[in-house]
Amino acid sequence: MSVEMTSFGQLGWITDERGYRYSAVHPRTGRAWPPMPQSLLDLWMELADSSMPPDACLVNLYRGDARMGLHQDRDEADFAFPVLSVSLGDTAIFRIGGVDRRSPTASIRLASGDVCALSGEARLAFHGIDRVLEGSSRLIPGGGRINLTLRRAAPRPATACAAACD
Ligand code: MD6
Ligand code: FE
Repeated sequence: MSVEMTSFGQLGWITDERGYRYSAVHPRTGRAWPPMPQSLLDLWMELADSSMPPDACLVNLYRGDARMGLHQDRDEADFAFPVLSVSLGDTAIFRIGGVDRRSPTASIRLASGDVCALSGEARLAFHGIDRVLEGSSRLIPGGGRINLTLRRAAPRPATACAAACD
């Protein structure tokens, strides 16, 4: 894989011989992920969902010619929660289409500081990173781009009422 990856929060996104999945621990160290930074929790509260915090933040580092193929983010339990991304460092060419892989796509530049939410109809849209414009920012030591994606991967907890009314 060309993109280097780690996570913050209760759940992280991992890949091993069993495939891709969310995990409460790092696959090599067996340790919990670092806590979600408060500034990201605040951003989620303001722009994504003020009723429930995110439980996962994927951190993707793009160096050199790293890119990410067209994909859907569909391993979360409840698609009513948006996925919120923050781009830092070099500008990326982000491609987004529809919920069908064959739908037409458009490309958008994501520059350092840009925040992008996939929500509502766009929550399951196919998207990816065609390329990163090397040297377009000096933010990241050694160059490159970091993308943070905040999500709620676990199901919405049952409410007291739902439990009482069963
Ligand atoms: C990236 N972003 O910007 C990859 N996913 O490097 C994503 O895959 C993404 O930007 C869900 C929502 C927003 C995103
Ligand atoms: Fe994605």
